[in-house]
Amino acid sequence: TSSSVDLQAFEFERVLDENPLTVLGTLPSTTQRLPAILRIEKTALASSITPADLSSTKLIENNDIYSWHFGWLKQREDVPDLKINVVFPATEVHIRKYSKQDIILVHETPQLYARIVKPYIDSFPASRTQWVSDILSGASEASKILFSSPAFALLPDMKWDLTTVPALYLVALARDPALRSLRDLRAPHVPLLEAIRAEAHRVVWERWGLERGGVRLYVHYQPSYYRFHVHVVHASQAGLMGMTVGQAHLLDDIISMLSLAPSILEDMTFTYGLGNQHGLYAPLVAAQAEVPFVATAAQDGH
Ligand code: M7G
Repeated sequence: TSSSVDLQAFEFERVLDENPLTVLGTLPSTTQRLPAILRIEKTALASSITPADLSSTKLIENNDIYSWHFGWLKQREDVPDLKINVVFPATEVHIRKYSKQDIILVHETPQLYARIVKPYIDSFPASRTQWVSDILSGASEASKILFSSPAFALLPDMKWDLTTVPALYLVALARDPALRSLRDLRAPHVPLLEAIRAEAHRVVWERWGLERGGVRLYVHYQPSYYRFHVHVVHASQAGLMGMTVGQAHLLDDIISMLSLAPSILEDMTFTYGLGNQHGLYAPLVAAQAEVPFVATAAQDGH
């Protein structure tokens, strides 16, 4: 299903975001040039750098015991400088997702979920999550699978370079296509969630020597892709884009909540940030404008 892309043929159009550097341009397909998004990051430095790794250095300035320098690394086949994530051909939804945007917080009640969010989720064609189906069927990334069962599969996330352990990032994909987001989880899903947790801990221990507590497991709401999945991220990673309060929900907390209240995720109001380019932004902001901004607690004398 996947074809290789020729990055040398990329034609730059505009910068979508600076951090990480995300650019929009085009790449050739068989018949025409189509939109492509490149996300470019410097790879993590090796844990030690010796003079042998440097081709040159240049003093910028010095003062007392302090000095600061530029350095140039020697080119090495086995140590890449950049990791480049490519989306090609990129859809309008991808371009919006990767564009820098202003964030607003919204409160998604169960009513707003039913009226606005569920139809939005329903409107995505299956092709949007083709990559998930391809992984689960074994058509893509088959050699990367770390664990597979009739309920879910665990494999490296495309955000990870597969070598820098402190940046470890895996993803667990549930096989049940009816499970689209956090909102669909009920008490009967607790065994699935517990199995994901147990296997994630086992795999990171056996492969990378990470103790229990060495990874943070969380679920996004809203996610970008509506096939239920769990992010498995090195616990020392802090401040990743997808770790924002409101968006990231700890798997442990979800299991605990469902065990206490079987339909809590169906019934609760979720508060989260939405970028102004997100497809839910306009409808949710408009719906909230209809509701007067008065704390209901005031009416009971609080
Ligand atoms: P999300 O919470 O839906 O959206 O997570 P996010 O991208 O805004 O975090 C989807 C996760 O799946 C992300 O961590 C992606 O990096 C990862 N992912 C997306 N795609 C298209 C692929 C893929 O093709 N292969 C793998 N291995 N991971 C992917």
